Amino acid sequence: MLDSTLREGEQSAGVNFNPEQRLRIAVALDEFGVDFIEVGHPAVSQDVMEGIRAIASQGLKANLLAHSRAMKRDIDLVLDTEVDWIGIFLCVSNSCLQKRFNITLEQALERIENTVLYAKDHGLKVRLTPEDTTRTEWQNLERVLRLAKEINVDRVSVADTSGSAHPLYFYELVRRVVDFGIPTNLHCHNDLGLALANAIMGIEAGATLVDATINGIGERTGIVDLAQISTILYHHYGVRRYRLDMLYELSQLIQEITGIRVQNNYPIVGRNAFIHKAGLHVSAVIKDPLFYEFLPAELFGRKREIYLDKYAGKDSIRFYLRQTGIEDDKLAEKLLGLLKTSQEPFTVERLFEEARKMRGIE
Ligand code: HCA
Ligand code: CU
Repeated sequence: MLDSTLREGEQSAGVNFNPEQRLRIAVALDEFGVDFIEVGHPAVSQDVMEGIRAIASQGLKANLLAHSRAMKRDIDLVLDTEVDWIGIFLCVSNSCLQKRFNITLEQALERIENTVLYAKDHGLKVRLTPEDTTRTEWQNLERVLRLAKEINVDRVSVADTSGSAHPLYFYELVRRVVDFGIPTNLHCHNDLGLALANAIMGIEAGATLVDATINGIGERTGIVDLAQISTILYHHYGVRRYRLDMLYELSQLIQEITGIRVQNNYPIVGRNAFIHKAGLHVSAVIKDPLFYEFLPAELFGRKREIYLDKYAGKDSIRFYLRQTGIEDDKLAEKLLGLLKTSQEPFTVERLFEEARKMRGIE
């Protein structure tokens, strides 16, 4: 897994990391166990550059990759950062070539060849992304991939830059790319809510590295969420190398730094992800959490909670009473009666307050 919170993530509207925050995030991601950290695009600003250099001096376990346009100036800045990997990108769709860059495919290929070789000659490992891969004519992609193979590009990335590819189409495309024999990355945007589905299809098609960001942040609607993809790798593919118990704190860290909160029903790290409400559910969950949790809350560094309102059952109340050693069925029943007629949910504090009052009266 490659985490791009510091590059793609920082491209979210409203997100700016200072060098000290960059370093904190990178250290936490390294502890979590990501294989690559995309540390930023040095040409963006002096403070991005500074942050990247600070990260590069830490001797982290993860491979560090800096982002670069296909131009010598950007590559030179990456060389100054002391990271090992560079991610060079260039769009080669007919529409990009004609309307954005006003160059021919041959000229684009030449530019790719020159810049990749320049980077490699200076000791960098290269990931090459034909940006907007999913909307690029296959004839053009084929030329880029053949060239990439010839000049020993270390990884290629299939980017669904506009976040609009159909997962079955994405699967077929990634298969064709993988056939070139270059280790393949996936970069899936979420404009249609399909980023995760496309990443899974890409893995099925033989890709070996997925780009993700904490809380799924990135340009527009962002990319694949780190918590979701790492959990899918754990649950469906048996991958045990990531510290899933850190996912919640990673998410909190980015929420605090960016001020962008995830919605309550967001998978794994959202407020409600391990809260059970209906009495029937709660009774089952007390016997075995897996009845309504596909993996237990604790695996993600989270605590199971029971919500208290008119949907609650006696077991919901018992759950909390038991935590303080109270086994009192009559009390539980009375409290439930009160809760069922209450206009608002009870906090746990309120529940105990009512319990104290009731016991005091008895
Ligand atoms: C960008 C576009 C990009 C690049 C991906 C990559 C995309 O913001 O530069 O270099 O692998 O979505 O295509 O993020
Ligand atoms: Cu992107």
